[in-house]
Amino acid sequence: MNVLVLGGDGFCGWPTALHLSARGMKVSIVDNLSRRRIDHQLGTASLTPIASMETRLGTWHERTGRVIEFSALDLAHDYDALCELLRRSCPDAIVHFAEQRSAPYSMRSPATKRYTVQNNLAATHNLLCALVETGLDAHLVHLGTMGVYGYGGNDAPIPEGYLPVRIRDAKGRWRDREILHPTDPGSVYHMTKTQDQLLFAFYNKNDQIRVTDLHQGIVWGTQTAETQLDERLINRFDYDGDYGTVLNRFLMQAAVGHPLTIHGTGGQTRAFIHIQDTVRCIELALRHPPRIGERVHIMNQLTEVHRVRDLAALVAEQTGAAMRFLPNPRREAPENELQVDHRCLLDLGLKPTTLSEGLMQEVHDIARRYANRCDLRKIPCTSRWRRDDGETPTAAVA
Ligand code: NAD
Ligand code: USQ
Repeated sequence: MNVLVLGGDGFCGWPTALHLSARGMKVSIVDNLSRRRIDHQLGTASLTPIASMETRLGTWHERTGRVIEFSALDLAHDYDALCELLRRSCPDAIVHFAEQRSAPYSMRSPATKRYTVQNNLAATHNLLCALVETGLDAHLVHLGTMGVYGYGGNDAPIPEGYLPVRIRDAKGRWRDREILHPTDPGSVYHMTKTQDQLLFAFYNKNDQIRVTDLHQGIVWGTQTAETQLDERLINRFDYDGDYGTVLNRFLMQAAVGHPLTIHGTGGQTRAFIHIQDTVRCIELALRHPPRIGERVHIMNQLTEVHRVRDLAALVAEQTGAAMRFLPNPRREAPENELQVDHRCLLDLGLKPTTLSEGLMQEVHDIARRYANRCDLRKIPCTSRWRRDDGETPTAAVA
């Protein structure tokens, strides 16, 4: 299979590119390296020392004999170059990770709100438009988010994308329909993902573009089988207040002796998946494409559900770290239950990796190994959801 990995320099994209290449697929990465620039603008860096793209790809070739190509291209701006790339490479499938993915960054300032909307929506729309213009029948696998639904599955499980509803027709008879699940985004970033869904639905209906949208939970961990082969292949590890996600932050905070930063009561319940399972899920999605004319496949990509304060307690118990309850910088429900249907990927063969499998220790060990690279000043979450919630230091955009 010939696969383009858009956003292949990022936290999920890099290990995915290696995983697919290791399975004999022909892989090409597209990335504008904006994530590295944002780190620079925020004055932070991955906890792990990530190599340049040139070194990453050279090392992969040296260690495995396999070649991954790279195109430096901005999907939101380089439309003609994207069409040219599609015509030249004729991929069977495209994995689309290339968006600004931090909720706090998207809420940081008017500039970062506008950047997130312009970047994410233009990237997704350019891609769909380019598929139509070039006439290429490639399967598009997109990384969406559980956050499109909101996190309110208190009474019934959140289904996989489509909600069965019953409505009355003109003659008063009940009719069964399936509609896209109503959206309830909690940040400008999550809002862009809800809009991506409409773009997919339209291009699927109008142009028969084949799409799988993977609504992923919070990814934790850092290494996969392939990124562990050589230190120059190491994956990024975000720990800062904008890009660091909750479980990796707690494990890293424990490693550097920082109290665990729990927002509010820590009653927020979220879906989680380990990075090794992320790459497996993407392979499964690629191997099971929708047929031409089929509606968008939507699968919930997670393996378990946890409450933030329970995760903090688990990390504290394992490491002896202190816990600190902080005023929540976000506007979100202080407590929620979460039930999610995620049978699709299990039915395709996913064998879930869970927190209990020793991997928390592995992440903690990596964080300890690179603890000297941590800038403690970058740990607090300084982005505020509303201006009257306090000052948010602003930042330039990529
Ligand atoms: P990331 O920021 O590490 O990677 C995204 C990559 O896309 C970066 O390398 C960036 O340079 C590139 N990119 C962004 N805009 C681009 C553009 N216009 N043109 C070309 N390249 C561009 O993010 P990630 O954690 O790897 O997430 C990848 C995808 O998975 C995102 O779409 C995100 O919404 C989704 N996701 C991530 C998580 C998570 O916990 N990390 C959870 C659920 C969903
Ligand atoms: N939180 C803390 N302490 C921290 C950091 C976060 O209590 O130090 C809390 C947050 O307030 C929130 C929860 O933990 O309630 C999750 O925050 P997060 O930063 O781990 O995750 P989130 O902002 O939701 O975003 C991440 C990814 C995003 C992806 C999303 C999946 O950055 O790209 O879409 O997870 S989901 O959460 O399922 O929508």
